Amino acid sequence: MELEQKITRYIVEYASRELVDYSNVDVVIVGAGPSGLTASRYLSESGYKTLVIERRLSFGGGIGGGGMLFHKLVIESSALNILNDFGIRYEEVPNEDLLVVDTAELMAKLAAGALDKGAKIIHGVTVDDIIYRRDPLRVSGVAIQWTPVLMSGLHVDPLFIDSRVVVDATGHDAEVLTVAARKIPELNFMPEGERSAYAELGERLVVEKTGKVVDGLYVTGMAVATLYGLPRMGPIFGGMLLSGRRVAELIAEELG
Ligand code: 48H
Repeated sequence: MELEQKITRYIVEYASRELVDYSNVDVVIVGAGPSGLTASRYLSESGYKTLVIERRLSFGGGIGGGGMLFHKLVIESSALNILNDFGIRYEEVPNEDLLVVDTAELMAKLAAGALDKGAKIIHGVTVDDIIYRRDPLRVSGVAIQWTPVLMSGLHVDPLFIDSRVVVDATGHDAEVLTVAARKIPELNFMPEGERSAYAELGERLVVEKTGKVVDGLYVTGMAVATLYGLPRMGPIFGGMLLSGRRVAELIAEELG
């Protein structure tokens, strides 16, 4: 066999085998931003088969933009043990309960930490719908499509992933919640849309309100603010990390 044929064959064979294996998982996390990556690490560490679907070809979501493109982010000291779990370095701000981290290091190490604990992350794929079941009403998976296919406007039907739990970690747009609320009105919720900046309150509430939305569907990160109409917080990311860990804890409690 020529090398070109081997390249094609092994890529398609190995990827297809894995896609089949991951067509049924414990947890699908939609979005590889800070909350999704953090959640995936702790869930994988606890032994749950965890798949992260990310529409872009990169990790970290909003981390890379830092604060107005300055390459640093602020994190509350209350999230220090999460930084330590991932081996992320930080600088302490004197006389403040605040830490400063480098955006490149935060993105890279959140992703590496999740992968090292066994999370599977697939890039270039968008979740554009969910799967649901009645009696009892619950979310039972997601519909996926290649991101470039969606960008092309071609009509191409999706494929599906079954999961015990779906987590919306899609950030400001709360895309999974939005599609679920629109297409299944009997789920009985509607994202309210985030409010203007009130950093301290937003950071606290985003963690407190993290959790289950309806059976089979959880929310973490900025999507929590969008769902419940909470204030935004700007480029302070402790809440995103704490929310990611919190959703992992809550899912582990439910799945047992
Ligand atoms: C597949 C998708 C889909 C989809 C989106 O935006 P993120 O960084 O989300 P969070 O919640 O982990 O972090 C929010 C933070 O970055 C932020 O924006 C803050 C704190 N803002 C405060 C403020 O005041 O503005 O990451 C979400 C990820 C991205 O990588 C998207 O590409 C991805 O999800 N994504 N992936 N299918 N339908 N929708």
